[in-house]
Amino acid sequence: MKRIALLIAVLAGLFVPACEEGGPSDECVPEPMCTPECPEGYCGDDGCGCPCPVCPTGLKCRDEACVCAICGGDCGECPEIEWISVEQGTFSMGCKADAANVDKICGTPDVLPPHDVSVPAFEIARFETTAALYAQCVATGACLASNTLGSSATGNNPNLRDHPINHVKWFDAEAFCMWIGGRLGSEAEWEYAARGTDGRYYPWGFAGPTCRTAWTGVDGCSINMTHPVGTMPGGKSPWGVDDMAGNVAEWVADHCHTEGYQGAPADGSAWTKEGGGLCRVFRGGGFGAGLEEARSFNREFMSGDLTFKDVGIRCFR
Ligand SMILES: [Ca+2]
Repeated sequence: MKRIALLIAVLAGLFVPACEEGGPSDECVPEPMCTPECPEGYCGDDGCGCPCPVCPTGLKCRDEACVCAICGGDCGECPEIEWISVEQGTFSMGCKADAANVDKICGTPDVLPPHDVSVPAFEIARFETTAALYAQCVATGACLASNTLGSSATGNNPNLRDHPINHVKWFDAEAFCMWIGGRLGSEAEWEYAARGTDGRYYPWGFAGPTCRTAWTGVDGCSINMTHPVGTMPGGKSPWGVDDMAGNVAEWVADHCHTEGYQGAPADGSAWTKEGGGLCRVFRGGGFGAGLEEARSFNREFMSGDLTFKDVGIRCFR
Protein backbone atom coordinates (compact mmCIF):
# COMPACT_ATOMS: atom_id res chain seq x y z
CA MET A 1 0.00 0.00 0.00
CA LYS A 2 2.81 2.35 0.85
CA ARG A 3 4.33 1.93 -2.62
CA ILE A 4 0.99 2.68 -4.31
CA ALA A 5 0.51 5.78 -2.17
CA LEU A 6 4.00 6.93 -3.02
CA LEU A 7 3.40 6.38 -6.75
CA ILE A 8 0.15 8.39 -6.61
CA ALA A 9 1.94 11.19 -4.79
CA VAL A 10 4.73 11.28 -7.39
CA LEU A 11 2.28 11.26 -10.33
CA ALA A 12 0.24 14.02 -8.67
CA GLY A 13 3.41 16.03 -8.41
CA LEU A 14 4.02 15.67 -12.15
CA PHE A 15 0.70 17.28 -12.96
CA VAL A 16 1.19 20.36 -10.86
CA PRO A 17 1.28 23.19 -13.39
CA ALA A 18 4.67 24.71 -13.88
CA CYS A 19 5.23 28.27 -12.80
CA GLU A 20 5.89 29.99 -16.10
CA GLU A 21 7.52 33.33 -16.34
CA GLY A 22 4.95 35.91 -17.23
CA GLY A 23 2.10 33.47 -16.80
CA PRO A 24 -0.97 34.20 -14.73
CA SER A 25 -0.33 33.77 -11.04
CA ASP A 26 -3.13 31.19 -10.68
CA GLU A 27 -0.99 28.74 -12.63
CA CYS A 28 1.25 28.60 -9.61
CA VAL A 29 -0.52 26.00 -7.56
CA PRO A 30 1.34 24.91 -4.45
CA GLU A 31 1.71 21.18 -4.09
CA PRO A 32 -0.84 19.97 -1.58
CA MET A 33 1.65 17.75 0.23
CA CYS A 34 4.44 20.27 0.02
CA THR A 35 7.13 19.94 2.66
CA PRO A 36 9.81 22.53 2.27
CA GLU A 37 13.36 21.33 2.46
CA CYS A 38 15.31 24.43 3.25
CA PRO A 39 18.98 24.65 4.03
CA GLU A 40 19.60 26.16 7.42
CA GLY A 41 19.42 29.91 7.31
CA TYR A 42 17.73 29.96 3.87
CA CYS A 43 14.62 32.09 3.62
CA GLY A 44 13.94 32.10 -0.10
CA ASP A 45 10.80 31.10 -1.94
CA ASP A 46 10.77 29.12 -5.17
CA GLY A 47 7.89 31.29 -6.25
CA CYS A 48 5.61 28.43 -6.98
CA GLY A 49 5.92 25.72 -4.42
CA CYS A 50 7.25 25.49 -0.97
CA PRO A 51 8.29 28.72 0.63
CA CYS A 52 10.93 28.26 3.27
CA PRO A 53 9.98 29.28 6.78
CA VAL A 54 10.42 32.84 7.91
CA CYS A 55 13.63 33.62 9.74
CA PRO A 56 13.83 33.04 13.49
CA THR A 57 13.30 35.93 15.88
CA GLY A 58 16.13 38.41 15.70
CA LEU A 59 16.99 37.55 12.09
CA LYS A 60 15.65 38.95 8.84
CA CYS A 61 15.63 37.70 5.27
CA ARG A 62 18.18 39.34 2.98
CA ASP A 63 19.08 37.93 -0.44
CA GLU A 64 17.41 34.62 0.53
CA ALA A 65 19.54 34.23 3.65
CA CYS A 66 18.62 34.80 7.27
CA VAL A 67 20.89 37.52 8.58
CA CYS A 68 20.93 39.46 11.81
CA ALA A 69 18.09 41.97 11.89
CA ILE A 70 20.45 44.63 13.22
CA CYS A 71 23.91 45.98 12.32
CA GLY A 72 22.82 46.06 8.68
CA GLY A 73 22.97 42.26 8.82
CA ASP A 74 26.73 42.26 9.24
CA CYS A 75 27.21 41.72 12.94
CA GLY A 76 29.37 38.66 13.01
CA GLU A 77 27.51 36.59 15.60
CA CYS A 78 24.11 38.21 16.03
CA PRO A 79 24.04 40.09 19.36
CA GLU A 80 21.24 39.18 21.71
CA ILE A 81 19.76 42.27 23.32
CA GLU A 82 16.91 41.93 25.81
CA TRP A 83 14.61 44.90 25.33
CA ILE A 84 12.02 46.03 27.86
CA SER A 85 8.96 47.97 26.71
CA VAL A 86 8.23 51.12 28.67
CA GLU A 87 4.71 52.49 28.27
CA GLN A 88 4.11 56.13 27.50
CA GLY A 89 3.30 58.21 30.53
CA THR A 90 3.78 61.42 32.47
CA PHE A 91 6.08 61.70 35.46
CA SER A 92 7.65 64.39 37.62
CA MET A 93 11.27 64.73 36.48
CA GLY A 94 13.87 66.18 38.81
CA CYS A 95 13.98 66.40 42.58
CA LYS A 96 10.85 67.08 44.56
CA ALA A 97 11.20 67.85 48.27
CA ASP A 98 9.58 70.22 50.73
CA ALA A 99 11.33 73.52 51.30
CA ALA A 100 13.01 72.40 54.51
CA ASN A 101 14.61 69.41 52.78
CA VAL A 102 15.50 70.73 49.36
CA ASP A 103 19.16 71.19 50.18
CA LYS A 104 19.41 67.86 51.94
CA ILE A 105 17.57 65.75 49.35
CA CYS A 106 18.19 67.55 46.11
CA GLY A 107 21.73 68.67 46.76
CA THR A 108 22.44 70.70 43.64
CA PRO A 109 20.27 73.14 41.66
CA ASP A 110 20.73 71.24 38.40
CA VAL A 111 17.99 68.76 39.47
CA LEU A 112 15.46 71.57 40.03
CA PRO A 113 12.73 72.44 39.52
CA PRO A 114 10.67 69.24 39.40
CA HIS A 115 8.57 69.40 36.25
CA ASP A 116 6.10 67.15 34.48
CA VAL A 117 7.36 65.37 31.37
CA SER A 118 5.19 63.28 29.04
CA VAL A 119 7.28 60.50 27.57
CA PRO A 120 6.18 58.51 24.50
CA ALA A 121 6.57 54.72 24.65
CA PHE A 122 10.05 53.35 24.02
CA GLU A 123 12.19 50.30 24.61
CA ILE A 124 15.24 50.10 26.84
CA ALA A 125 17.94 47.47 27.09
CA ARG A 126 17.41 45.49 30.27
CA PHE A 127 21.15 45.40 30.93
CA GLU A 128 24.08 47.72 30.62
CA THR A 129 26.12 46.94 27.48
CA THR A 130 28.58 44.19 28.36
CA ALA A 131 32.25 44.08 27.45
CA ALA A 132 31.48 41.01 25.31
CA LEU A 133 28.83 42.79 23.24
CA TYR A 134 31.00 45.85 22.82
CA ALA A 135 33.88 43.66 21.64
CA GLN A 136 31.63 42.29 18.88
CA CYS A 137 31.00 45.79 17.64
CA VAL A 138 34.72 46.57 17.73
CA ALA A 139 35.44 43.38 15.79
CA THR A 140 33.21 44.50 12.92
CA GLY A 141 34.85 47.90 12.79
CA ALA A 142 31.66 49.76 13.72
CA CYS A 143 32.96 50.73 17.18
CA LEU A 144 36.29 52.02 18.39
CA ALA A 145 38.07 50.05 21.09
CA SER A 146 37.46 51.25 24.62
CA ASN A 147 40.23 52.80 26.64
CA THR A 148 41.92 49.79 28.21
CA LEU A 149 44.40 51.63 30.37
CA GLY A 150 43.94 50.99 34.06
CA SER A 151 43.26 47.87 36.06
CA SER A 152 39.51 48.49 36.22
CA ALA A 153 39.05 48.60 32.42
CA THR A 154 36.75 45.81 31.29
CA GLY A 155 37.45 46.10 27.57
CA ASN A 156 40.63 44.05 27.55
CA ASN A 157 40.00 41.55 30.30
CA PRO A 158 38.71 38.15 29.16
CA ASN A 159 37.55 37.44 32.71
CA LEU A 160 35.17 40.40 32.68
CA ARG A 161 33.17 39.70 29.51
CA ASP A 162 29.83 39.80 31.36
CA HIS A 163 30.72 43.05 33.10
CA PRO A 164 29.59 46.37 31.65
CA ILE A 165 31.97 47.94 29.18
CA ASN A 166 33.56 51.02 30.73
CA HIS A 167 36.06 53.65 29.64
CA VAL A 168 34.00 54.51 26.57
CA LYS A 169 33.44 57.98 25.18
CA TRP A 170 29.94 59.33 24.62
CA PHE A 171 30.63 58.97 20.90
CA ASP A 172 31.48 55.29 21.41
CA ALA A 173 28.21 54.81 23.24
CA GLU A 174 26.27 56.44 20.44
CA ALA A 175 28.06 54.33 17.81
CA PHE A 176 27.37 51.10 19.68
CA CYS A 177 23.67 51.81 20.14
CA MET A 178 23.30 52.69 16.47
CA TRP A 179 25.07 49.45 15.56
CA ILE A 180 22.41 47.39 17.33
CA GLY A 181 19.63 49.39 15.72
CA GLY A 182 19.03 51.61 18.73
CA ARG A 183 20.11 54.96 20.11
CA LEU A 184 21.04 56.61 23.35
CA GLY A 185 18.10 57.52 25.56
CA SER A 186 17.17 61.04 26.52
CA GLU A 187 17.61 62.09 30.13
CA ALA A 188 13.82 62.13 30.46
CA GLU A 189 13.45 58.61 29.10
CA TRP A 190 16.28 57.40 31.29
CA GLU A 191 14.80 58.91 34.46
CA TYR A 192 11.30 57.68 33.65
CA ALA A 193 12.66 54.17 33.07
CA ALA A 194 14.50 54.32 36.39
CA ARG A 195 11.76 55.84 38.59
CA GLY A 196 8.38 55.25 37.02
CA THR A 197 5.67 57.65 38.13
CA ASP A 198 5.53 57.48 41.93
CA GLY A 199 8.34 59.93 42.66
CA ARG A 200 10.74 57.39 44.16
CA TYR A 201 14.36 58.40 44.52
CA TYR A 202 15.89 55.07 43.47
CA PRO A 203 14.81 52.35 41.04
CA TRP A 204 13.56 50.16 43.92
CA GLY A 205 12.00 52.88 46.10
CA PHE A 206 12.92 55.64 48.52
CA ALA A 207 15.48 53.94 50.74
CA GLY A 208 19.17 54.34 49.98
CA PRO A 209 21.21 51.62 48.29
CA THR A 210 22.26 48.49 50.13
CA CYS A 211 24.42 45.59 49.02
CA ARG A 212 21.18 43.86 47.94
CA THR A 213 20.00 46.60 45.61
CA ALA A 214 22.94 48.20 43.81
CA TRP A 215 26.65 47.94 43.11
CA THR A 216 27.63 51.29 44.60
CA GLY A 217 30.24 52.57 47.00
CA VAL A 218 27.66 52.73 49.81
CA ASP A 219 28.74 50.33 52.58
CA GLY A 220 31.61 49.24 50.34
CA CYS A 221 29.26 47.03 48.31
CA SER A 222 31.12 47.17 45.03
CA ILE A 223 34.72 47.00 46.26
CA ASN A 224 35.63 49.66 43.68
CA MET A 225 35.03 47.64 40.53
CA THR A 226 32.37 46.59 38.04
CA HIS A 227 30.28 43.44 38.49
CA PRO A 228 28.47 41.15 36.04
CA VAL A 229 25.36 42.90 34.75
CA GLY A 230 22.00 41.88 36.19
CA THR A 231 23.35 40.52 39.46
CA MET A 232 21.37 42.88 41.72
CA PRO A 233 17.81 41.66 41.17
CA GLY A 234 16.67 43.51 44.30
CA GLY A 235 17.42 46.78 42.56
CA LYS A 236 15.28 46.53 39.43
CA SER A 237 13.37 49.59 38.28
CA PRO A 238 9.54 49.59 38.17
CA TRP A 239 9.81 48.39 34.59
CA GLY A 240 12.18 45.55 35.43
CA VAL A 241 15.36 47.19 34.18
CA ASP A 242 18.59 46.08 35.93
CA ASP A 243 21.42 48.18 37.35
CA MET A 244 19.93 51.61 36.71
CA ALA A 245 21.62 52.64 39.94
CA GLY A 246 25.26 51.67 40.24
CA ASN A 247 27.69 49.34 38.46
CA VAL A 248 28.42 51.84 35.70
CA ALA A 249 26.74 55.17 35.13
CA GLU A 250 25.23 55.48 31.67
CA TRP A 251 25.68 58.03 28.92
CA VAL A 252 22.47 59.68 27.67
CA ALA A 253 21.89 61.77 24.59
CA ASP A 254 21.51 65.22 26.17
CA HIS A 255 23.93 68.12 26.08
CA CYS A 256 24.80 69.69 29.43
CA HIS A 257 22.47 72.20 31.08
CA THR A 258 24.02 72.56 34.48
CA GLU A 259 21.91 75.42 35.82
CA GLY A 260 18.67 73.48 36.15
CA TYR A 261 15.61 72.47 34.15
CA GLN A 262 14.29 75.92 33.19
CA GLY A 263 13.49 75.65 29.50
CA ALA A 264 13.83 71.85 29.32
CA PRO A 265 11.59 70.00 26.86
CA ALA A 266 8.46 68.45 28.36
CA ASP A 267 7.92 65.85 25.64
CA GLY A 268 10.61 63.35 26.63
CA SER A 269 13.04 64.37 23.91
CA ALA A 270 16.73 64.94 24.52
CA TRP A 271 17.66 68.48 25.61
CA THR A 272 20.30 69.56 23.15
CA LYS A 273 21.94 72.88 22.36
CA GLU A 274 22.68 74.56 19.08
CA GLY A 275 26.47 74.29 18.89
CA GLY A 276 26.25 72.54 22.25
CA GLY A 277 29.90 71.59 22.51
CA LEU A 278 31.23 68.32 23.82
CA CYS A 279 29.72 68.17 27.31
CA ARG A 280 27.27 65.32 27.81
CA VAL A 281 25.16 63.88 30.64
CA PHE A 282 25.48 60.50 32.31
CA ARG A 283 23.06 58.97 34.80
CA GLY A 284 22.66 56.48 37.59
CA GLY A 285 26.00 56.56 39.39
CA GLY A 286 28.65 53.89 39.10
CA PHE A 287 30.33 51.41 41.39
CA GLY A 288 31.84 54.24 43.41
CA ALA A 289 28.58 56.17 43.83
CA GLY A 290 27.40 57.49 47.16
CA LEU A 291 23.77 57.95 48.23
CA GLU A 292 23.35 61.12 46.19
CA GLU A 293 24.99 59.99 42.96
CA ALA A 294 22.94 56.80 42.86
CA ARG A 295 19.63 58.68 43.00
CA SER A 296 17.65 58.39 39.81
CA PHE A 297 17.18 62.15 39.48
CA ASN A 298 20.88 62.87 39.92
CA ARG A 299 22.75 64.27 36.91
CA GLU A 300 26.45 64.12 36.11
CA PHE A 301 28.27 66.00 33.38
CA MET A 302 31.47 65.26 31.51
CA SER A 303 33.05 65.90 28.14
CA GLY A 304 31.78 63.30 25.68
CA ASP A 305 35.35 62.93 24.52
CA LEU A 306 36.55 61.57 27.87
CA THR A 307 36.23 58.11 29.39
CA PHE A 308 35.87 57.04 32.98
CA LYS A 309 36.12 53.74 34.81
CA ASP A 310 32.52 53.76 35.98
CA VAL A 311 30.75 55.25 32.98
CA GLY A 312 29.34 52.91 30.33
CA ILE A 313 26.49 52.33 27.91
CA ARG A 314 22.81 51.51 27.92
CA CYS A 315 20.81 51.61 24.69
CA PHE A 316 17.25 52.59 23.90
CA ARG A 317 15.14 52.33 20.77
CA1 LIG B 1 24.08 51.46 35.78
